[in-house]
Amino acid sequence: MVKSPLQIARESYFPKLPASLKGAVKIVEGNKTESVADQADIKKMFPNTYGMPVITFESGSESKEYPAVKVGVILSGGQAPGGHNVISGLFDGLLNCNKENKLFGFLGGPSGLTDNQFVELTAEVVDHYRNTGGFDIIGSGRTKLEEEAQFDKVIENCKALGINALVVIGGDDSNTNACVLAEYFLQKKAGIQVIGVPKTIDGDLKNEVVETSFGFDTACKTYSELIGNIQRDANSAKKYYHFIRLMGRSASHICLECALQTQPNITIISEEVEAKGLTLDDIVDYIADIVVKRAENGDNFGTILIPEGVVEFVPAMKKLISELNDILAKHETEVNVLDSNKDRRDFVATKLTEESATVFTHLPNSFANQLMLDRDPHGNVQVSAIETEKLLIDMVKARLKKLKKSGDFSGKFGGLGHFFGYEGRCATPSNFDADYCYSLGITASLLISEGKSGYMASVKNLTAPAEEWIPGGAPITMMMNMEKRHGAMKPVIQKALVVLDGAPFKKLDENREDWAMGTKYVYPGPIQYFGPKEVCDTTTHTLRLEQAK
Ligand code: FBP
Repeated sequence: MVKSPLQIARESYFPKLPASLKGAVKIVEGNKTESVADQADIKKMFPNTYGMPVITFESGSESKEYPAVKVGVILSGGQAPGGHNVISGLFDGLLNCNKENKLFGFLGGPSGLTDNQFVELTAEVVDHYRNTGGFDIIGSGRTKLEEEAQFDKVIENCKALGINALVVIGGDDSNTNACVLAEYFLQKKAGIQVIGVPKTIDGDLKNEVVETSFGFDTACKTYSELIGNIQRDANSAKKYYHFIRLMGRSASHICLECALQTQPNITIISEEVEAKGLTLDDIVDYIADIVVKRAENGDNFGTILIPEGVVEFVPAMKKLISELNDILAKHETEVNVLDSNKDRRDFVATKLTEESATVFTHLPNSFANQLMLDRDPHGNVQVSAIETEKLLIDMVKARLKKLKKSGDFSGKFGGLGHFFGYEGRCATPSNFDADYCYSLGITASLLISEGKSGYMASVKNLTAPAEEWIPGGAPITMMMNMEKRHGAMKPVIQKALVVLDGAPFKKLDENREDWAMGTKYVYPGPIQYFGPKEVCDTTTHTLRLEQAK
């Protein structure tokens, strides 16, 4: 591996740790828990892992002797900055618990477990990846483990290696999977514990016990740097409107956070679109109105942030997508044998309700095709492949043309589309993510050593200095509810969407008009790893506003 100077310098960075993880640790158990909703259903499906207490690790007075364990780890789903530090924290933590402990990495995500593809993670391997971005140490994947035959294969492979515990580093769907595995292993008395770690740049895996998922901080800072650069270009050339679509799947947390960091002229928030029942035309009118007003002030440029999942939140589109999900699942083979996109669109249109068929057939063909792309293994529409920014540019352009004709717009409009997603997922983790992930890894090693299963590692009090962070674990079942997936009701971890009466959204809402008409851009610049605390160590506006700090 050829290393950059920054990579070499970062290798010697030692992540900041909570005081309670620095010496002897004691485990403190809280009250029994309930799932967030659908308690009776979840309790029935998870008889062995339901209702367990929340756990906190506090400073102890004497070091414990833990039995030796062999642990397997997988990285699951989309990349998020800090995954390598979870692994290095897990590795160091396991060795602190018992010098005989061993760590194995299963390759390419969950499929590594069933295909028995693994490497032993020794100091020689792990040391090269400390404080680096990416998941390339063992790779990742999106295979969903859902069949008993797959679970049994995992047991067989783990037994052959002598593995006692698995760590699943993943998002809401992967951690749901981790809990299903934990329950199955307990039912089968397989002797394999399962611990989850909250990962995803999307920021939608959070609740009362998980304050933020790792990777959100770095990804938002990376996108905000790029948005700031574009804003400075826009304000210099003064001739383009930049439509910037941001990753984040359904939730608009990334879009909201980047707006708070950069103060663009327009920010669309999917959850607000749904709450107000807005149509695509309403969104276009809102954007066009601001373009017209800015032109009256002589400003024919601006920036517009769009969450990638917005189409799923426009009520008519949501209905259409939900019908498409069911139709594509039910008629998979019939659709797959059709040769052209046109044939597929025509076939699908005959199966839609009249209302959805009208919406579908009025969409530009390229956009309708994107709505029919394969769902991911968890049944999600692949919103990262839907070019909403292009659709909006075309629609705003058409709207402004009409306004020009009627004499209501006399400015100029040039729209440029951008999509920021993949460039933020493997960035070198910020100090916050490097520290947070390392602590999560150590916490996971303690949960394993304490014999826990069906828990997610958690580190709380994250806006305080790392010294004061509170490590522990929360039963995954407490985060679950029942949702429709692939046409059937399934127990899943509840996704956290943007809360419209929460402090981060309110902050945006209060400033929106000012940012729309003025040019109040903020240019955050690149993530800094060395330098003053306020530049290097602060976390997101979202977390600080949520915790009122
Ligand atoms: P996870 O939920 O697995 O963390 O994935 C995050 C994400 O980056 C989403 O924001 C995005 O919609 C999706 O992955 C893209 O998936 P893929 O990497 O399969 O293209």
